[in-house]
Amino acid sequence: MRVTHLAVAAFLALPLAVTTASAGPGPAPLPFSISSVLPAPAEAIPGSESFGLTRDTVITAGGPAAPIAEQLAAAWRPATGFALPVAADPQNSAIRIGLDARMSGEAYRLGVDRDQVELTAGSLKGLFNGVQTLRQLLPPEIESATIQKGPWTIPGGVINDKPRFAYRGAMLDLARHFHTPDEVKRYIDQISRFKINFLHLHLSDDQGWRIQIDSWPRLTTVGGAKGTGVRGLGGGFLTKNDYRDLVDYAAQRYVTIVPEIDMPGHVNAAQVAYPELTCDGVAPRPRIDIRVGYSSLCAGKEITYRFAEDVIRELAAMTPGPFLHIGGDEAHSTPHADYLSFQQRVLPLVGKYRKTAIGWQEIAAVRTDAIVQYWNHQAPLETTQRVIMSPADRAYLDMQYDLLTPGGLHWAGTTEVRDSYSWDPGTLLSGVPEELVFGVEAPLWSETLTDLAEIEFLAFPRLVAIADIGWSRKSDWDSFKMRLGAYGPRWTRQGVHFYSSPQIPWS
Ligand code: TNX
Repeated sequence: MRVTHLAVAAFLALPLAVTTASAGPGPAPLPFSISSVLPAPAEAIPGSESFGLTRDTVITAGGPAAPIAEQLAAAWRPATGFALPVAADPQNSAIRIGLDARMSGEAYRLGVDRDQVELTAGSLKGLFNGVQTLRQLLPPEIESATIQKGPWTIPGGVINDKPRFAYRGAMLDLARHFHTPDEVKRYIDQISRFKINFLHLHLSDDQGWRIQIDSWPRLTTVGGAKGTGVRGLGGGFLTKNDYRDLVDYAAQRYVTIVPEIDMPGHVNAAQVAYPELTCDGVAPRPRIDIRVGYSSLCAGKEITYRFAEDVIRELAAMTPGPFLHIGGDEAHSTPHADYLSFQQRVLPLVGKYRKTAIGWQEIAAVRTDAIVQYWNHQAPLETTQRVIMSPADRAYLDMQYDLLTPGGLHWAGTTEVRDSYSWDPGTLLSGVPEELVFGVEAPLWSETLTDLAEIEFLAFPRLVAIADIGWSRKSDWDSFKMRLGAYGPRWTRQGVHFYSSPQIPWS
């Protein structure tokens, strides 16, 4: 096995070595410019000079900006082999990273010329965004874990950038198949490269319960046990420590975790653990199939609300982010009047524990200030509440690319890269004015997903399409496909198992 892998690696390395050697001693023309970035910057003006990173390059960053500079240096050290020290002293530094009180929010400014690289923003989040841009401005070899030849040339120019929407999310379903903290971290690493700033974790469903709740311990000892999940292959759960560690890991990458407990439907796993949560008190059988819409909490029982409040309270206590998602989708076996009375009691509990509620589209039937997540592309939505756009036929990463590609479902149709890119979240719904669009989210449901390679194959590259339209005002497929094509070798270097769509001119 080992030998085969080495042989493949050697074979792959060969054409690269040949290319480098034939480039000759002069400065090689850069294969990309300052505007080849994903997602597309608001403004990018190419310059005529470029900046060469050398073994003497120093990064300066004063005070609070130092950890961001350190992240940049850490990303660039393995492939360059350069020391790239981070210093507080602004003298004779070639790369300067610093806060500028005249700027605000997530915006950043990047200027590159022959002598220096200057990155400024009004917040650390803004600087982090700028670093993600900067990382894309060195050639793909920079993604390697071992020293590469270079040269390390950053194309010159100026970028003035800020996002179109405040919320740019990804969602991962841990309920249908549990995904380990390491897999979730790896996903966070990837999504944060594209300025995705929220990760919604779908933590409970009919097939499993994946987050420790101390006041209802059987939720995880039973609902997260081995043998839960689709086909019985997705057991496991996050302890509170695992969860807090994930929250911290995400925060270092300026990603905020949005936990979801789905209610009043999608609760079979909770009811297997606690039969008193059903109306008749009889335990349902555990479910490992992928049907939806058959389970419901009992709106007429007081224990239902004790359960909901305990879960919301514990989840809120371990979640520093402002949002808590309470599901609310596909409650087909909850009578409509019960659905309304359930939500009218439960939604205020989210506020009681100082979080803002997000609910799937169906929640719009209840008049509250919850944020509505649009998903059902066949059901029109009209609301005066804020909306996160996740139309299933565009943004669902678990839809198959075409009927022959492995993994995923196709109930909302097949979704090639161009389908995920070609829509405008601000104008898609006539019943939702653009001012109410809080942002976009790309959900990845896990019915068919057991491991990271399968996750990556469905997420990449479509997640980047959603990130691009969530960040950028521009819509230009020809530009997007070129930028994406140029990104492919980065994923290859990182070992990301992406789908090489025939629509994209991969380099
Ligand atoms: C619909 S979309 C669901 C999920 C499934 C998904 C599969 C939504 C809010 N609910 O329960 O996992 O389709 O694509």
